[in-house]
Amino acid sequence: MTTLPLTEDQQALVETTLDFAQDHLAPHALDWDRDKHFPVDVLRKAAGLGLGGVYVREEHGGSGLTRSDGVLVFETLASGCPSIAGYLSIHNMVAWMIDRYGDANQRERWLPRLCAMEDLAGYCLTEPGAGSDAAALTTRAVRDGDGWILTGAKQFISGAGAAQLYVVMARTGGSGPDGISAFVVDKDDPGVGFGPNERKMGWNAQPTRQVVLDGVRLPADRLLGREGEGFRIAMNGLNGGRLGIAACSLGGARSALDRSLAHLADREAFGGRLLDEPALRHRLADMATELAAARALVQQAAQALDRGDAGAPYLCAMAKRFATDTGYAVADQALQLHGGYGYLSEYGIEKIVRDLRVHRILEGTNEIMRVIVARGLTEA
Ligand code: FAD
Ligand code: 2MC
Repeated sequence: MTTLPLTEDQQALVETTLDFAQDHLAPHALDWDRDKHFPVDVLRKAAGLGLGGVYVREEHGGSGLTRSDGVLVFETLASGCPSIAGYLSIHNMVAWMIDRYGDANQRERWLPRLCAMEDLAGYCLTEPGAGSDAAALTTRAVRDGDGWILTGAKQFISGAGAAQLYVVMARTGGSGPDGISAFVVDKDDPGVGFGPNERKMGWNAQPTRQVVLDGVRLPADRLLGREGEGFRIAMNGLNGGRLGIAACSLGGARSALDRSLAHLADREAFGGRLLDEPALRHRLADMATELAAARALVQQAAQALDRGDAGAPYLCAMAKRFATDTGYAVADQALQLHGGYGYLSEYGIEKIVRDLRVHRILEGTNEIMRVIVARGLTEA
């Protein structure tokens, strides 16, 4: 159930995506979480529906959709599995960055395989010593003839090891954001290595690894955009990415709410259905209301990004903060409404809570989202 007015095309998009989420994600989500299995075959099926290049132009094999469409897609996918939807959002962020900042040769070379998810993508900004303060990154790219040599380590990289292509932000100049450039690194480039798959609280259906760059030599045509433009490329990618993660929180929480309705309808206590208990009905009403408010803000930010409004990054940060906090709170309340059963893996609620927890941390912590919003308030 969405609370937004949708066009006919959007309705059809949601229906197709929902069928996919229900048929190919939801039935396996608990097993993938338990087995730490990254279902690449299923991702390729999603690509068959155009979900590997959601924002990529059609001439390069993409679906050419807007951010307003994209948040509907990611919310719906996450109702089946937030972890897989989250990875798809990251893959799509990277594909968009290549479409937006790549030259004609780069787009032609990388986008068709990314859109088909023959190649998966990774986004490498965070480092062991630079997370929130991303402009302090120290991975270096030094000139070597026409090309570059990259040395450094990227921390917490989603999809790492499985992904073929990585957009890596590295320092080509002095300190601060202006000294950063973006590069496309291939898994098979000599000197690329990976750490072990991190053991995590959630997002277990996708790997998270360190990416190690040990003197990786790249030809000149791996530079994405202009030298010194890398930080802005990274941030512009994240504006859309943050909306994707926000939408994934809505989808996970919506699934948790639906499960709570079903559980309380079934569960009898004190001579009647728990669903008829006024205190619990009011709790459900609040959960639905808070999700609707978060969805409206996410959609507002997506529309601002689609229009290219100067204030879009500010709205994206607001929406990411609000939707991921709200989604987590709603999922946690859904767990409570399930009583002890909510704490058991087989009911699927505790997995949603675990998956949604990290949405408040990654793609910019919610504290950093507040920093961005506060700057927007005070610098306007
Ligand atoms: P720190 O920056 O060390 O922050 C520690 C705490 O201090 C946080 O609570 C933070 O909010 C707070 N803090 C920091 N600065 C301020 C401030 N100025 N004001 C107020 N509070 C502040 N990164 C990638 O590049 N690519 C990926 O694919 C990727 N995937 C990830 C997947 C997972 C599962 C996880 C856990 C992380 C992933 N990340 C990825 C990294 C993620 O973006 C960072 O963890 C995040 O940006 C925070 O950085 P940090 O962990 O270094 O925390
Ligand atoms: N959109 C567009 N441009 C942006 C931007 C945004 N969201 N944020 C910053 N910029 C521009 C900014 O306008 C400035 O450009 P100019 O000099 O032309 O005016 C430039 O980038 C430098 O920005 P700041 O001066 O604001 O840089 P500062 O270092 O003070 O802080 C901050 C920037 C804190 C907002 C940034 O470091 C940040 O977003 N940190 C969080 C890191 C993050 O989100 N990591 C996520 C990793 S990916 C991940 O987790 C995944 C799961 C994939």
